[in-house]
Amino acid sequence: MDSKILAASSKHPKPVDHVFQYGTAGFRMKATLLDSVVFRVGLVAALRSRKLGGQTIGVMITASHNPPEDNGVKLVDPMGEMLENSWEAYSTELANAKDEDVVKVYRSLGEKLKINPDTASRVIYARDTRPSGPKLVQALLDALNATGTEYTDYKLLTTPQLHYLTRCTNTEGTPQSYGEVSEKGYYEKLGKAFKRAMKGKKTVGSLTVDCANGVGGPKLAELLKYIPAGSDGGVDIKIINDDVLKAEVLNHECGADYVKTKQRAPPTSKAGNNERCCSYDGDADRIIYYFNDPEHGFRLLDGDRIATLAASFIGDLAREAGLASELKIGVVQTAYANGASTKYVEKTLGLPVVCTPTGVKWLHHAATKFDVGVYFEANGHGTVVFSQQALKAFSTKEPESPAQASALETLRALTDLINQTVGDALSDMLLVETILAHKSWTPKEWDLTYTDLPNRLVRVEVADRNIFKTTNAERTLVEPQGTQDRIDQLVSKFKDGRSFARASGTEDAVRVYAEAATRSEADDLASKIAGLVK
Ligand code: 16G
Ligand code: ZN
Repeated sequence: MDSKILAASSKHPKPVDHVFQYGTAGFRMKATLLDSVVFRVGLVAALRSRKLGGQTIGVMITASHNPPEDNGVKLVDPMGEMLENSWEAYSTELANAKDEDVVKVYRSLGEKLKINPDTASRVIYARDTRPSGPKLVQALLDALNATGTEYTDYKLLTTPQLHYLTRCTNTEGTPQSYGEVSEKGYYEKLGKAFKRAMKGKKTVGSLTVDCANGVGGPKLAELLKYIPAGSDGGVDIKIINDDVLKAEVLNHECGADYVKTKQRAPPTSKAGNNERCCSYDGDADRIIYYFNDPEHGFRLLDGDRIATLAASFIGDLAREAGLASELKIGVVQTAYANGASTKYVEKTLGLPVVCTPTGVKWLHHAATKFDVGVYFEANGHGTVVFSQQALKAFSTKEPESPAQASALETLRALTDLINQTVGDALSDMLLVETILAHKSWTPKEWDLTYTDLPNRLVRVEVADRNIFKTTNAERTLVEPQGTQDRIDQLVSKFKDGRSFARASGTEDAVRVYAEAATRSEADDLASKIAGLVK
């Protein structure tokens, strides 16, 4: 096997002097730099699968909301979760090995982790629509072949579909089976669950979906074959930005990141006043809702809003089902969550909120500590996870009234509708549509549940972002020394003031977030804190 790996590796030389790091979303950079990285990630996938006794590992080639010339690669653990933390370091180590040391590092990892080379290794993989994808897939294949790994190529998928299929593959034929192991199985599961959850309720008007010209476009078109029309207890969807043939339009002036950061609808959107709109990102694992309010202009309904909507709906259902006292329901957010949303969950919904560092893996992990854990980043990445105890309660509780029976049935449907492996724009969209239909809400009513505190996010170029060290879920700076005291002093001068600074995990910059009672105060606070960290 060693000589095969050596020969294959020589076809994928590492760019000299480049240092790679497996970050919050795997490896991500200009696609031209990625060939050796993807090859070596293939080696890591083989090791990880063998270490786990031949369970299937997922490999996704995508750069999400990044521009078309970028690409990236990340690994998915057997239950559809993000790669275990310690393995990020092994991936980084192998990605940075000199060409002549690849086999040595591969072997030493195998020895250190006590991996039996005779164990079978299995991988499934997919990619988004970027033109660099097929060539990177070839690098991955070379690694899988050199390590004798069995594989399935799912070609084009959204990131959450690959997470889903990874879990389905590993649970097939067991009582924990997560669904049929096919793309079609995914659509069927969602379509069936949506119909059950909707119970014939009607959505109001139509929903315009901006697919960021990414893989979400064709996949949504496919999903719609399994979704009834609005008049039939489903939803009427108008798809925009679904051009996956013109490479340069991916994420360009559209998509969740554009809408969230620019605070405006994509120019291509023709939606009228008060009409529901949503935007996916390039690999459809993020979703943001919004609408135009004739009185107040553009209104964003971001991840915080989806989390509060889901938590309130599920909380109500649990009460109606007579399960409120036995299930721990909670919400997980990051420091970027608007303070008003946190207050709404704690005070109005009466549910606990946990704050974690940025990055889905942290939120997901914290959410699994609840029986029903709702987690969302403000940027629209999130989902709901249910504990075994919650699933059991939903399926075994004897209803004592028709209302209880109905609540239990809706809860069961939700556990199938929600992609519990990772945030999923398609599944999250159907969840929001279901809830709005049940509540007979337009986006306006959803928007009125609480009022966001004015806030500002600034990106600050610094000489070295690594000197910024945080604690307290990134809300407190421990280094550079003294900076946090100065931040605290400034914040104390602002009504409802809150601010923090953290090094970005994906860009060479520090991000400053500030909130205050008024727009101008939030801007002022953000620019003062930015001045402090510069
Ligand atoms: C990554 C994370 C995303 C997070 C973002 C923060 C995953 C899959 N993705 O894209 O959740 O919001 O990083 O970026 O975990 P930043 O560190 O540059 O602010
Ligand atoms: Zn994404």
